[in-house]
Amino acid sequence: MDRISNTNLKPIEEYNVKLIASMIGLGLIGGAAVAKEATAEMKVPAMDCAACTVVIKKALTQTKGVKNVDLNVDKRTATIVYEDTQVTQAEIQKTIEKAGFKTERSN
Ligand SMILES: [Cu+2]
Repeated sequence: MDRISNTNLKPIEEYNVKLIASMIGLGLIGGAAVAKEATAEMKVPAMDCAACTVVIKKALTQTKGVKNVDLNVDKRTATIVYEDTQVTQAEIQKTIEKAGFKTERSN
C-alpha cells in the first residue's frame, strides 16, 4: 500500500514543480520582483475628516490590484500604489468617485 502511493506521488510532485516553475515564468508568483507597480497621485478636495478616509480606504482596499493607500486629510491628497497589470489610475479614480468623492489627477 505504501509502495503504491509512493509511486503514485512522484509524478504529482514533478508536475507541481513544473507548475510552480511556469507560474514564476508567467509572473503569477514571485512578488515585487516581477509585478509592475505604479503610483497614482490625486487631489480629493472633499476629503476633510477621518470618516471620509475610512470610506475611501475601504473602497480602494476592495479594489483588485491596489497595494497601498495613503490618504492625507490636511493636504486632501491620495497616493495609491497599484499593480498596473490589474488596475488603472482611471479605474482607481472612478472607484473613489463612486464612493462619493470627486478626484483631480495630480501626476
Ligand atoms: Cu469627512
